[in-house]
Amino acid sequence: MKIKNNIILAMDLTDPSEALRVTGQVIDYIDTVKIGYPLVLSAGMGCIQEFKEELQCKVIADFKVADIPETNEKICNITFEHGADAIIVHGFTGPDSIKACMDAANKKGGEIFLLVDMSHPGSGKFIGRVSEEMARLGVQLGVENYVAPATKPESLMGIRRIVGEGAFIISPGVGFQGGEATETLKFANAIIVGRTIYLSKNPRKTIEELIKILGDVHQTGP
Ligand code: O7E
Repeated sequence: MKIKNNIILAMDLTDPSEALRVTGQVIDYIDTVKIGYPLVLSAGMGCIQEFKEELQCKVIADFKVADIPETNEKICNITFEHGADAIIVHGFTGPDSIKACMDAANKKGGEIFLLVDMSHPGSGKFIGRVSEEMARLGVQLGVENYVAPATKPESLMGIRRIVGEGAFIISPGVGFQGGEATETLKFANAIIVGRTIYLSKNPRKTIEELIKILGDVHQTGP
């Protein structure tokens, strides 16, 4: 997946018209929006198509799919039928559950992102302990896209080492959760940013500043 300016907007506002309005303010600078339960549970699944049509963007459905294979297949099918370009899938449920999502994505022409570690402090208790094993499983299964945390550079780096340079990693936790954008992009292909942008008094200015910081690094960096 190609992502403009390496930034994915996490649109977690729960008022549907506010969500569209704020995303519209920054849409010149991004082409991919992550929509999850906060918005879909208040606006309905139709919001995926609405975003795609009104804003001409790609939508990643963040449903963190984590069920038995048969149920995962249904969740993925419905999500792709509603227009999602990709869906986020948990890795901890194991190979058969992940495979069911991959098969659904292949059939529907969508993509999956495998979540192998998380960004919040409590993630160290369980998921963080097995994240590398989950990444290795992803590689064995042929998963091409991963989610790994911006708040844990060591974990992100370790996951990159395992999945290889050819894999595509997107990384949440930049800004409000403490992750650093330029550091994260040394190992991830794109950052996922939510509150820093959508709670900003001037979302457009905030994203312009972020792009400038990232651009300066690309120009002066390795
Ligand atoms: O902290 P914010 O406001 O910049 O938002 C971060 C978004 O990324 C938010 O939607 C949250 O649900 C999501 N997220 C994490 O913050 N941490 C994770 O470990 C995983 C995700 C996530 O998006 O998972 C699927 C990509």
